[in-house]
Amino acid sequence: NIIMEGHNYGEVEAIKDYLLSKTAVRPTIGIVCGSGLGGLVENVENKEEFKYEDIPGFPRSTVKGHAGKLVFGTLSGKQVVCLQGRFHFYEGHGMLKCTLPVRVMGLLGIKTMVVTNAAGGVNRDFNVGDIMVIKDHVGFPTIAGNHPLTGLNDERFGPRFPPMNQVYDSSYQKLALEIANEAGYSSFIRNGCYCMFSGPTYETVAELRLAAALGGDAVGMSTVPEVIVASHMGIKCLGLSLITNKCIMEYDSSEEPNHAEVLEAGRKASKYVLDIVTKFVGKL
Ligand code: 6GU
Repeated sequence: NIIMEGHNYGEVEAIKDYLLSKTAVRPTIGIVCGSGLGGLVENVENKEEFKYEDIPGFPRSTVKGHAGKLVFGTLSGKQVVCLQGRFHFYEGHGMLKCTLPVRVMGLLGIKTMVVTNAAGGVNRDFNVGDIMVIKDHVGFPTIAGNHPLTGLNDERFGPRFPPMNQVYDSSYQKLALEIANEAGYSSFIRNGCYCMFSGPTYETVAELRLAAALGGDAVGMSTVPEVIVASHMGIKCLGLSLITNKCIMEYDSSEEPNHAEVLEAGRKASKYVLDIVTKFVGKL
């Protein structure tokens, strides 16, 4: 039964109440750490950590490079909650399970969500190590019906037909780009469109050309469901993609993308993502 398939408001509320009974932090900002970007929590002070497996009702993370815990604390003087290890659709979680942590953060009271990911560059001008401030997305799974908001709509989360033309807040994009330029990152900061594929396969050449033809600059396997659910709840979003590899869009190339290279690029460039996020949070 499609209508009963997910979690209801009460289940999300129970997780929220559990967490609020265990921590005094009252976060206004949520941060989602992407592949290889778990180091984002480094600058968080007075950390209080909750392993996903210790939170009743929470799903479990299965991917290497994703630690699997919620981290509460203070970043740049603001109370935050970080999701270290996210849930991907390709892990077999339904769209509702993938986005459950976002709803939990929403009920915890966040007004802003910073979401990061590792992505492949389809834009020819992009290099490994570039950081793209997301301006829009194409969600192939969500377009095709694997969408986190199908089924009964609970108005306590948000409206039945939420608009999606302003999900990546333009003032947030501007602020992140300014911060990057001021920090001397102008040679590798970008602004572009993120295309989500369900994965776990990397894309065929034709699929990448499709993404590029639609105006996509980077491709990945996350972020879109979380941003949809956050936006549904009225949470403003900033998205940052770390370009971990160049997509192979020619048939005569013998190169192949692999997860190790994605994690390695993440480790090398994560300090810049960390810096941008830390300063961004400070300026909110
Ligand atoms: Cl090339 N594709 C996808 N779907 N996700 C990625 C990636 C590529 N590189 C990093 N993440």
